[in-house]
Amino acid sequence: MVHRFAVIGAVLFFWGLSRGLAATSMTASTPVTIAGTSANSTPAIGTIQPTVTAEMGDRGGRFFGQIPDPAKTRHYYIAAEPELWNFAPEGMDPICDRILPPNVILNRVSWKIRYVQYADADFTARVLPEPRLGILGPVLRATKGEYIAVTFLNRGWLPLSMHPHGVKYDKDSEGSYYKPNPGLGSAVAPGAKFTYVWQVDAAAAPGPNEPSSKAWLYHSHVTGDEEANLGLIGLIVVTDPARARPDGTPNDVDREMAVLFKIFDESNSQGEAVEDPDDAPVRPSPPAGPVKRTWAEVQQIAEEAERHSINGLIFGNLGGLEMNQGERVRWYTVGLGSEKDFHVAHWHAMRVQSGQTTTDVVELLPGSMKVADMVADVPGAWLLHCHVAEHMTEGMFARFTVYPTEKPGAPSQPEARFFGMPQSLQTLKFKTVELTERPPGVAPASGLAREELFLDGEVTVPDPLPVARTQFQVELAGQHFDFKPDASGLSAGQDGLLLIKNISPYGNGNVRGGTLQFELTLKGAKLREALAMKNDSAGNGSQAGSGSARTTASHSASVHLQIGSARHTAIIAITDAPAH
Ligand SMILES: [Cu+2]
Repeated sequence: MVHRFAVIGAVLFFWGLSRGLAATSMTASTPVTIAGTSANSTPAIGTIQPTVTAEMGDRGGRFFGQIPDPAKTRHYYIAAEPELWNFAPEGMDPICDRILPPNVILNRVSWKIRYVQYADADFTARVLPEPRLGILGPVLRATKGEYIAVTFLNRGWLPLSMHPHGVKYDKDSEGSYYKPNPGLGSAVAPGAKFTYVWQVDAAAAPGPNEPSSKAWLYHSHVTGDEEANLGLIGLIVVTDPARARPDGTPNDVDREMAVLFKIFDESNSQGEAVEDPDDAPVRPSPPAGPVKRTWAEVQQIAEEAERHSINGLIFGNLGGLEMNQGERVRWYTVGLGSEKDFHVAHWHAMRVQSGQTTTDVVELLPGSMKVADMVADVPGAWLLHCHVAEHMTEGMFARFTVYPTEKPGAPSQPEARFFGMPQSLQTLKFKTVELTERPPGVAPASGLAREELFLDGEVTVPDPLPVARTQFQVELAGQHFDFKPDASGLSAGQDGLLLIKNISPYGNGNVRGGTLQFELTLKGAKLREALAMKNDSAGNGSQAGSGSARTTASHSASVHLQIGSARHTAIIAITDAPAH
């Protein structure tokens, strides 16, 4: 599996590299060429010489020469990874209930590079993404006085970096390439790693007259805006410790939201005019020859290639903006882009406090970072949109939902309400865990197994994952359950059943998007063994049962899921449930 993944990576890389070169040759004014492609030993003017290569290893991890105090350092593991990004995964506009404009329908999927978070330094198990962040990278959270260390791995096709706003850094951790003496982290070569260290000093934290937390942008900044246009953007959230809970979240806020208003320029992207992204050409197309176009044609092409997005999603396709009535919701609003990126975030029905003003709009220029505080006092589904008329027409809107007090629907766990919490470092998550036991009176001939453990969950996987060529192994209390699904995503045997729920509908046996949704049923002798082990250690870490009518015991256990080279772990609470 390791080998196969490497091959996929190489294909992506080759195709991406060719794309990068094609783009370079087409736009003569772009000063970027891919380092290492010239046979000449003297780099051409404007050539980016990577400052860190894979051979050099990670030379970072210091702050002005010193290794920061580990007790005060929050360490993140972030890779830049190619991803076939869909600006409108629903394929329609669910808010206005209409089809997408023709230029979008035919070209809503393109290759991006995103910042994705890993659980640890192995860079094998990716953290489950937070849907409401869309294309944004993981939120890096810190409070005043701490350090943020980011081990960055470039899996993209060109030199990349992480350049933070607001925090304090030395030249090596600046993440931007320019003369003289670009720092070590300013151009991380494909395949290379570098650990940035940023200090969250007093100037990086909210002042006494500011809201209790604020957001800073980070983005790739080897050269210019092209890297942000690839999707390499994220946020750092800094809290004032005087107004923070013990877990570092702002204590005067119930929930956080983050929205990036940005027009993505897709005029250089290979328009994947496909309904099935799996059929997208993962290979270089021949470079287009010189085409004579009128000025009007050029303008039209440029305009049709604009994606007016909130968090990289258009026409109401951004989900997860959910809150409960009465909650104090903090919106981190940011803008990025070019001269067309002047945006006015406007919330319907709710008012926000921004700066010294109560308003319902926030103005954003490229690079703006503003906090807007809302009390979600009117239940319903409401519009959040850019108030620039053309931008709204072109799809710069989303829906946010305020659930009524009688029926709160927004999740309440801290990691769901706030970004960047340690609890959110999950790569495997179960929505349902249910142990079914055949009632004593029912005969074995009924076909019911004596015991079945049913799990419904999701786990991160490489994108794309060829399911039928992948080995899955579940480990529970020392017992191993092996599954080898077919191209329909099903694997059934005497030890249980694995069903992949989000397999591509196009019959190629792939899972796209990097998250695999599955149902897993464990049964048979191995499960009995595992449960016997569990019962032996029931006193260890058992949690409160669900209560109610039945007095059920609940035992916690570790479930490991090995997919290829990646090992995922989750703690589950096994609650005995009656058979149907
Ligand atoms: Cu706008």
